[in-house]
Amino acid sequence: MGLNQLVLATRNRDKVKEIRHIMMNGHWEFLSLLDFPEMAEVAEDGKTLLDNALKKARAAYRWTKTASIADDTGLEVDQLNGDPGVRSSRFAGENVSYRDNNEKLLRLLQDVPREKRTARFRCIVVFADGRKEKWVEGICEGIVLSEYCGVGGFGYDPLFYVPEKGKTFAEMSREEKNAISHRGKAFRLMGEWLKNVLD
Ligand code: ITT
Repeated sequence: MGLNQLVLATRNRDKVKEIRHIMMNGHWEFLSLLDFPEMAEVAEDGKTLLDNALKKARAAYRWTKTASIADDTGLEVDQLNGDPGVRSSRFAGENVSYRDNNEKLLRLLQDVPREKRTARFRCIVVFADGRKEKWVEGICEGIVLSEYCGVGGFGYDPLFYVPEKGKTFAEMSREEKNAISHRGKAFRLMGEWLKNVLD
């Protein structure tokens, strides 16, 4: 059986690496928007993760004419009423670093005790090929630490502690994180669905 080509509707290299690893055993080959540098940025101005993921998947399909998959992920912190949520990549402003966002999060939660620092990553994954559309969700519950722990992963990983594993995402191997993460769960669900719709 040949490999199905799919486009990951992102230019975030960390996400591309993770998704390729999660999906490495399927009958598909992933390109990403890094392979289509001339495509314009898609404004992530939706009110929800689903709005943004739909927008990114549709835009990638329109440009590449290839079935596309988008992932929109947010960190929802209970003490901040679900923020940064859909604004997770620009929490501290436009074009900021992961570090800037983490520092803002630490600042806002400065005096909050551990038992009130509960949070979750929510990942919405959308498939679009001009005919069919499908979305799935993956969630991982955790706690926002008050200091950085670990050097792996990306984004908020050094602050996101998963009680069931006793470590942060940044302290886990790639395999460990993907086995329990929001993205791992969502992409495995999408993989199951794709197996049935792709040749
Ligand atoms: P695209 O929209 O182009 O895919 P993005 O960086 O904006 O890239 P998201 O909107 O999905 O990606 O994610 C928002 C931010 O949430 C992202 O920039 C990271 O800071 C953070 N993030 C996403 N997934 C994460 C993960 O698995 N671990 C830690 N932080 C993550």
